Amino acid sequence: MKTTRRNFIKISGAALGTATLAGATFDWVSGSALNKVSPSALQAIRTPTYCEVCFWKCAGWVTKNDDGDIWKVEGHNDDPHCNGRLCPRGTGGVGMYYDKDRLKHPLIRVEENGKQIFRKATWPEAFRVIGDKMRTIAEKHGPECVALFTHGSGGKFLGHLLKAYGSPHITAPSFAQCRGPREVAFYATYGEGVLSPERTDIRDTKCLVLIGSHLGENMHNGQVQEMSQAIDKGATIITVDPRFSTAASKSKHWLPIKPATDMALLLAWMNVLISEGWYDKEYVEKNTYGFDQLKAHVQPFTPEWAYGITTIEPKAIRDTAREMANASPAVIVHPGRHVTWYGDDTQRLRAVAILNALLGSWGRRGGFYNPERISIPDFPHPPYPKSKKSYLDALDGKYSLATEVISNGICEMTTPSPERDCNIKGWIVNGTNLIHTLPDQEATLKAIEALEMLVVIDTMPMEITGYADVVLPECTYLERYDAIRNSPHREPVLSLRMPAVKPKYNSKPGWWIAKQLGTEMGLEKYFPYKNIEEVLDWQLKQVGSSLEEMKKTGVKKFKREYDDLYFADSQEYEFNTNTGKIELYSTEMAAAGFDPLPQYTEHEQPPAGFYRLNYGRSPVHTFSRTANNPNLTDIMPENDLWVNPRVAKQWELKNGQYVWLKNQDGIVSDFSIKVRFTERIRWDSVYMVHGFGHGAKKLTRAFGKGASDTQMISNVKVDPVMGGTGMRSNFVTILLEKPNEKEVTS
Ligand SMILES: Nc1nc2c(c(=O)[nH]1)N[C@H]1C(S)=C(S)[C@@H](COP(=O)(O)OP(=O)(O)OC[C@H]3O[C@@H](n4cnc5c(=O)[nH]c(N)nc54)[C@H](O)[C@@H]3O)O[C@H]1N2
Ligand SMILES: Nc1nc2c(c(=O)[nH]1)N[C@H]1C(S)=C(S)[C@@H](COP(=O)(O)OP(=O)(O)OC[C@H]3O[C@@H](n4cnc5c(=O)[nH]c(N)nc54)[C@H](O)[C@@H]3O)O[C@H]1N2
Ligand code: SF4
Ligand SMILES: [Mo]
Repeated sequence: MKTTRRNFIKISGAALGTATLAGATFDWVSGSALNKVSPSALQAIRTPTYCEVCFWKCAGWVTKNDDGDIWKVEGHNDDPHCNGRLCPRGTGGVGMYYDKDRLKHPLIRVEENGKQIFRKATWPEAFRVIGDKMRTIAEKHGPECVALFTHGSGGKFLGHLLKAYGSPHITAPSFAQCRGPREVAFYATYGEGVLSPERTDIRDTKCLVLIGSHLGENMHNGQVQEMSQAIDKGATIITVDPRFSTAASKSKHWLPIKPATDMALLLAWMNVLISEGWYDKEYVEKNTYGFDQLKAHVQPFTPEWAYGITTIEPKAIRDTAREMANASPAVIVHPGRHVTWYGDDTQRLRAVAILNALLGSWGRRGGFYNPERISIPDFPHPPYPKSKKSYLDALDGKYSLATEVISNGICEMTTPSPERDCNIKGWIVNGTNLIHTLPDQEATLKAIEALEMLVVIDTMPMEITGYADVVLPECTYLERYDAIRNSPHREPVLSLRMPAVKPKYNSKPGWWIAKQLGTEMGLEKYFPYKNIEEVLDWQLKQVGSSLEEMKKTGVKKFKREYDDLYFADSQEYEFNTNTGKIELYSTEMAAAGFDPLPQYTEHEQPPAGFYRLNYGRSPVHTFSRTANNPNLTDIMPENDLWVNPRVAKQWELKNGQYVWLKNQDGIVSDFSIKVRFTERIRWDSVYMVHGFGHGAKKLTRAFGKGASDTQMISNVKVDPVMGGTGMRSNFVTILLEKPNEKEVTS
C-alpha cells in the first residue's frame, strides 16, 4: 500500500500584518481594564455569544471598545449555564481573538527542493485541492472512507457536509476519551443518559459524592456555582480522590482511595446500604428490576473486604454510606465526566448508576432532574445518501454497546491491516488537537501516516496542523455565527452566537467553510441558502422566535411541555430499558455478553521506582487549547509535577527543580517539568495538568512549556463494552538530567 510520508511541518511565513494587541493581558480577567474604560465604551453595543473556551458553552455578551474592537466578554444573567458569571477561562477567551500566533491563511502542503513546506493559498485553491482528493477517494474507495473528527460548535455544519458526501464516520473525542462510558452505563440502567450539561440537581442536594470528579478545578461553571450554593445551604460533600483536590478541601469526608480501586468501594457501599436496610425500599420496589440478584451479588463485598483493596477504613465506608442514606433521595453520587480511566469504566459507572438507584435519587429533587430541550428542525435539505458501511462493521463486533463513533476506532480503521477490507483514507479534523487528545501517540501517528488526505480546520497552529495536507483557518467564536445552542436543562433554553467583529486575517467561519466545500464537491443542493442568517432565522421561527429577537436577548427560555422536573410519587413510570424498569441487573449488558452486575477487577500497580501518572484540569486552562492564550498563560504559563515530599526526599529533589519523565514503555518526555512538593498527592502517584508540553514552535507562548501527559500515555486499557480509552494505567519515573537527543522519542 502506498503511504504518504507525512513529516511534521512547522508552520512558517504567512505572518501578515501587525495585529494591534491593545493589552491582551490578564487585564480582562482581573477586571482592572474596567477602570480604564471611557463611559462611551460602556454604552457600546453588546452582541450575544456563547463561550467556546470549553464545552459548557456559557452564554455571554461581547462589548466593544471605542475603536470598535473587542473589549470584554461577560456572562449572561438569564443563562442557567453561567448565571451571569463566566469562569476565568471564559473571561480570558478574548485572548483567542487577539493571539498573534493564530492561523491566518489557508495553507497547502507542497514539496519544494525535496522538502515539504506549507504554501500560503487562497480559499478557492484550498477547496479545489480538498474537493479533488475527496472525489478521488469516493471514486476509488467509496465516500465512507473519509472520516470527520470534530469537537466544538462547527461540527454541525461539517457533519452535515460529511453525511451529504455519504460517510457515517463522524466522531468526537468527547465520547471514547471522555464521557462515553458514563452515557452507556446510564442508558443501560435508566434508558437515558446523564447528558451535557449534567442533569445533576446540585443546588438542592443534601449530599454530593464526588468520585474523582474534581469540581473546582474542573470549572464547568454552573456545576461549580451550584456546588458552592449547596455547601452554603449545609450540604455534605464526600470526595473520593487519591489526591487532595480542591473539592476534597471543601468536603466533610475525604476518602483518599488507592488509585484504580473505586469499584471495590462502590460495591461495599451497596453492600452496606442493602445489608443495613438503608436503601430507598419503596423506590426500589416500585421502579427497579433485579434487586434480588444485586443483593446476592454484593453480599460478599463488605467494608472489611474493600478496606484491603482501597485502604479506606471500614468505619469511613459505613459512615459515608449512612450520610448518603440520611440525605436520600436528595443525594447525588456524581457520575463524573472524564471517566475513561482503567478500561472497566462502563462497569464502574454502572455501579455508580446502581448506587443512585438504591438511594432513590434519579428523578428526585436534589438528585437527578428530568431535563428538557426543545426540538429545532434542520433547515430543509434532500435526504442523505445511504451509506454502505457503519463503523461497527469494521470492528468485528467489538464495542457493541458504543452509542457513538469511537475516535480510536477510526484510527484503527485507518491503520492498514490485512484483516480489514475497509480502510479509511481521508480525515477532516475540526477543532480537536488529536496529537494531545488521543492516547498512544504512536498509534495516532501511524494512522496519520497512512492517510491520503488530512484536512485540519483550526484557529491555531496546533500540533495536528503540522501533519495536514491542507490547513483551513477558522475565525474564533467571537467573529462568527454558529449553530443555535440548544441545551437540555431545567427549562429548555436557547442561546445565540453572532459575530461581534469581522474575522481577522483571512480566517472564515465553519458554516461558510462547509457550504463552500459542499459547493466545490457538487453537493450544493444540501446547502440551499445564501447565508447562515437565513438558516438561523428559519430555525428560530419554527420555534416561535427569530434571529431579530435572539440578537437582542441572546438567550431565550421556554416552558416545559413534556413531564415534570421530578417524578411524582403517585405516578407509575416506564423506563426506556428492556424491562421498562431501572435495571440494577442489566439485561442489555447480559445480552451483549458483558457482566450484568458490576464486578471488581484488579488493575496494575506501578513497578518499583515508577509512579502512577495522574492528571486533571487547571481552573484557568482548557486542555491544550488555551496553552498559548495570552491572558491565561499570564496566570499559568506551564504545568508542574506534583510530588509527595516522601518521594522527593528519596530522589533528593529540590522544590522547583526541572525533571524529565520516562514511562513504562521507555518513552521520554520531550520537555522538562517543574517539581512541586505537596502532601496533596499520594506517594505512589505523581500529578500534572493536561494540555501542556507543546512541540509546535509557532505557539510562541506554549512551545516547550511544561510536559505533556499524553506523551506518557502509551498503555491504553480499552473498555470492551464501548471502546473507551482508559488512560490511567501509565507509570513514570523521574530523570534528573536532560536525556540525550537519541533518548528523546519525537
Ligand atoms: N492525555 C489526556 N488526553 C485527554 C484528556 C486528558 O485529560 N488527558 N482529556 C480528554 C477529554 S475529557 C476531552 S473532552 C478531550 C478534548 O479534546 P480536544 O477538544 O481535542 O482538546 P484541545 O486540546 O482543546 O483541542 C482543541 C483544538 O481545537 C482548536 N480550536 C479552538 N477553538 C476553535 C474553533 O473555534 N474552531 C476550530 N476549528 N478549532 C478550534 C484548538 O486550537 C485545538 O487545536 O481530550 C481528551 N484527551
Ligand atoms: N478548568 C477546566 N475545567 C474543565 C475542563 C478543562 O479543560 N479545564 N475540561 C472539561 C471536561 S471536557 C471534562 S471531561 C471534565 C473532566 O473533569 P472530571 O470529570 O472532574 O475529572 P477527571 O479528569 O476524570 O478526574 C480528575 C480527578 O480524578 C482524580 N483521580 C485520579 N485517579 C483516580 C482514581 O483512581 N480514583 C479516583 N476516585 N479519583 C482519581 C484525580 O486526582 C483528579 O482529581 O472537566 C471539564 N472542566
Ligand atoms: S465554563 Fe468557563 S470556559 Fe467553559 S464555557 Fe463557561 S465561561 Fe467558557
Ligand atoms: Mo471531556
